[in-house]
Amino acid sequence: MKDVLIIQDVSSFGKCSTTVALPIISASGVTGSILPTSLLSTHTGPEFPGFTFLDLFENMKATLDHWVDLGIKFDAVYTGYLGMIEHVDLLLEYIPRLLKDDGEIFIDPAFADNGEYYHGFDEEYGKAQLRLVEIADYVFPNLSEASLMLGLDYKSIDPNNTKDVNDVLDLLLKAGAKNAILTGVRENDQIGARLKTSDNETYTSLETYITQNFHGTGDVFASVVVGNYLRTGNIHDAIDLAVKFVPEAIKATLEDENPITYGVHFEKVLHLLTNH
Ligand code: PXL
Repeated sequence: MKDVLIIQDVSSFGKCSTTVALPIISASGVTGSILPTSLLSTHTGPEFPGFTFLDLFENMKATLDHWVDLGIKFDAVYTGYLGMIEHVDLLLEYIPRLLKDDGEIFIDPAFADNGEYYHGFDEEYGKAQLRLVEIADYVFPNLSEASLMLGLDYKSIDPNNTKDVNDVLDLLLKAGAKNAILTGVRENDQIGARLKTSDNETYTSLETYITQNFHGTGDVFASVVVGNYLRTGNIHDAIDLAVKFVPEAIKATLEDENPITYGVHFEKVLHLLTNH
């Protein structure tokens, strides 16, 4: 059984990052180990003013040293929201020591949406994420994260335009990623993701767009891809499944008697991942 190290914050309330990634990876039939980067009372979205934030840098370093001493190695590393630029430097130092020789690195930059940095992040944080892209086997930015990392004008990139999307994917590959998956790609009334590999192969997967934005869908998407790909080895099927899973989780959220917007009820559709 494969074991992926999930490196993200713990938002105690709010359905994102580790509390989303771990159940999705487990349902996918892959072991999830966790390295919490920070502990927050909630995520940093506008629904939760006044959130608390505890940086776990020292604990990360002690944990990583303990694992190195024990000789623990992972089949994959999957990073998402971290919190501090120092986390990036620490991970660049330790990932090579903790990854098996044929291990793979999944980087979800997770720092922006709608062209804006998440609360507390700035250009320097975005540029630090680009240093993780350099070592990525797969990178999963949305259009906001890709354009902010690459210094492109977010508003001038049309997610409906194949050339615009391919240009962004090419720049992510040029930045060092072996494979790039851009999320939020559009085709008329459809939304999804497009993959481009270093061999210049492209693959697009789309589903009908539900015209409402929900927090945490990027974390859901990346976690479904990572879990399913690690179990099956088929990246196209993993992307198709994630593109289908996100709108199903949104529908389940809308059907709830108390619809929330700060996260999605992925728990209601986990069964879509467990047929293995
Ligand atoms: O869903 C990404 C995410 C993860 N973790 C924290 C966040 C966000 C998005 O805002 O604030 C703490």
